[in-house]
Order: sequence, then structure tokens, then C-alpha cells
Amino acid sequence: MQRTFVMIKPDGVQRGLVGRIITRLEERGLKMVAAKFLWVSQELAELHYAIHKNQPFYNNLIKYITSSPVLAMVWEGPEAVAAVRQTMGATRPREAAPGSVRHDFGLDVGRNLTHASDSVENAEAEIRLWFKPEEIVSWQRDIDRWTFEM
Ligand code: DAT
Ligand code: MG
Repeated sequence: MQRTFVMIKPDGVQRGLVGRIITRLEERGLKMVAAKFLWVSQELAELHYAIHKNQPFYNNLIKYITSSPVLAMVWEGPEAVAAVRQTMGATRPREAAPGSVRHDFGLDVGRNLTHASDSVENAEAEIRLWFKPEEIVSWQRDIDRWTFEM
């Protein structure tokens, strides 16, 4: 099983889409193992988006992500990193596949609703950045034998 870091960004929270986005991940069979609702500090935003520091959109990205609370989560499942990226859709909502969160709920790359780790390596680093080890809950879901061939 793989774990990935997922964030519902300020627009997703403000627009009341938290439940619908979580439902998509749950319905797909992914399992939540950590969650926290927080107002992201300037420092955390800069650490999270450090790789984009030299991009022209960087300042707006930091402003966006610190503008209002977010829901940060860790989700688990088989190949969870790629599966969650697929559920969220391409970075630019107008290029995202129909049925994906970014397609179905958005149009603007600067309001693309969610973040999801893009590699197993980055998932591990992002989970470490956002959560303490004791905030991640290992648990068994009884219906999993009906979702996964075991
Ligand atoms: P993703 O969030 O799909 O992993 P990314 O890591 O390339 O995409 O970029 C991080 C965020 O930065 C993205 O969710 C929205 C913003 N962003 C990326 N490219 C952008 C652009 N060309 N103009 C404005 N914002 C952009
Ligand atoms: Mg990214």
C-alpha cells in the first residue's frame, strides 16, 4: 500500500466542496489515514512549494494557499500517488479529464482546488512536512475485501 499527501486548497474549502472531494476518494476505495484543518503559515507554504520558488506564479501561489484554511490529509491505497493524481486531474482544470475533480469543479489553474503528491518520493517528504508520525492512523477497514482482491 502507498500513502500520498492531499490538500483541499482554500477555494475548495470556501466553495463547500470538501465533502464532495473526500467522497470521490472514499468511493474509489482509498482510505484516509490522517487529516487536519489548518490555516497554512507563510513558512509552511514556502516549504511546501519550495520547488516552485523561481516560477512566475510563485508569489500568487503562496498568497492563494495562505489566504484561507485548507484541509490537509494523507490517503492510502494501492498506487495511491498515481490514483489520487488521476482523481484530481491535470494541473490546469481546462485540460483535466472530464470526471476529475479539477475538471468538474474548476476552470482556472490559480484556483485548481486540490494538491496531491506527484511521486512516491515527494509523497513521503510532504507527509513528513505536514504531519507528525503520531498523527497518522493505521487502521483496518472491514469492507476492504470487497474493494480489493486479497
Ligand atoms: P500540481 O498541483 O498539479 O502538482 P504543479 O506542482 O506543477 O501542479 O504546480 C503547483 C501549483 O502551482 C498548481 O497546482 C497551480 C500553480 N500553478 C502551476 N502552474 C501554473 C501556471 N502556469 N500559472 C499559475 N499557476 C500555476
Ligand atoms: Mg505539484
